Amino acid sequence: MKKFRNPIYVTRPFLPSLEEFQNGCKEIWHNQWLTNNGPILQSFQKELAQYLDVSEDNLVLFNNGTLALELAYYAMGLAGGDVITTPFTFVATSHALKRIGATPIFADIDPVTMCLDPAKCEKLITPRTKAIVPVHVYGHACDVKGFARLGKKYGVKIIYDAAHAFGVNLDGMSIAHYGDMSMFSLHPTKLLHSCEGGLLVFKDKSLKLRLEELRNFAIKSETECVDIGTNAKMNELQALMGRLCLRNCKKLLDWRRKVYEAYAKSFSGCKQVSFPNPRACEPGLIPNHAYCPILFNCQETCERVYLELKKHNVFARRYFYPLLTQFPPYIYARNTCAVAEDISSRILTLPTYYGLSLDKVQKIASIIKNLL
Ligand code: T4K
Repeated sequence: MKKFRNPIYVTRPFLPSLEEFQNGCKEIWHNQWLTNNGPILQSFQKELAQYLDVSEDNLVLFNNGTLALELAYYAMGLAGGDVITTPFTFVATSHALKRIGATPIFADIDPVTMCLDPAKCEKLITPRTKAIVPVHVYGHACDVKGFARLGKKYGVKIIYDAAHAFGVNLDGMSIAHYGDMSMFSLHPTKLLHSCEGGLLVFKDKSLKLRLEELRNFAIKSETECVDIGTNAKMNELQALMGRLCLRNCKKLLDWRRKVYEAYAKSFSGCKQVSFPNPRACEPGLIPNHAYCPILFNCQETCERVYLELKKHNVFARRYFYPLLTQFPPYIYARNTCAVAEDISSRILTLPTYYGLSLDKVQKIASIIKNLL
């Protein structure tokens, strides 16, 4: 099979028309207000609240998802405590814990959803445990009922790393409604982006002011600085990009669903791979198909496919390999999560994004099937 003329990446960001963006810039030029809680950021915040069906008092925007997580952990008082989390994620989930002085304790994942398993977490809870941080990995939903039960029984906070999960709905409402807090990344590799950005949605309204202070150096007024905050403010150009992308979310979700269905159809009946169905455990889930992971029967096949695709100009990614616990900061937990280690070694995420044609999807699937 001939290689693709142009590279096909694992994802590509949606971009509004240049004209729309330029028109939005006119307002920024007129305002002469570029950052620090500007008017465009406030409009973006309003529109997000509407989209997610939460109050504006329950969300705050940041300049990226990693700092949003760091400040979320800090504001929730996790410094100095143990936090149970998953190793099957991007490094940011745990780096942000380490950076505020909390200790990540790794529990294993569920083999079907690939999200943290509440039963495995329960065994690791001690008096030092301050929170659990599950990840809605690939936009699959965690067992939110299981985690709610743990939160209540042991008095620990449930903070979802929902970096991949903007646009996911569960039982008729946004996934943002579950847990004490959720963090959505607005990086260009995500369904909704603002060039770079992060969004926290939380239950306790009193956190709003605290988080807004922390993202602005913890400055309370011209004469007061109340804590060690940082600079994690979203600027007006980011907010403008976010607003323009948010208007297109439905279109993006529909396209990704079609890409997912085309892959699923191509691989149906193919015994050497499994193509995870995010609805397998949660029939009430409306997924966002943020990623299209495919699981091979062994690591060797996964690596062969990855390299073969590259030869065809297709840049699939091995999210999330190596597993976090293979990296020096987390090596203390090496070989403690057998399911995550196994899945991490033989999973590949295939290209999916708005604008990827179904012909190309079929061709990518054929390259893979020819190799099996
Ligand atoms: N928690 C979880 C579970 C996460 O997955 C992430 C981030 C975070 C927390 C932290 O959120 P942020 O601080 O990022 O908001 C990417 C992203 O940088 C990262 O946001 C993401 N997760 C992670 C899973 O993937 P890389 O190093 O794989 O990205 P990169 O630059 O290789 O991009 C992937 C492909 O996307 C490229 O091959 C081409 C395409 N691309 C990328 C960019 C940035 C474009 O076409 N245009 C672009 O502008 O980390």
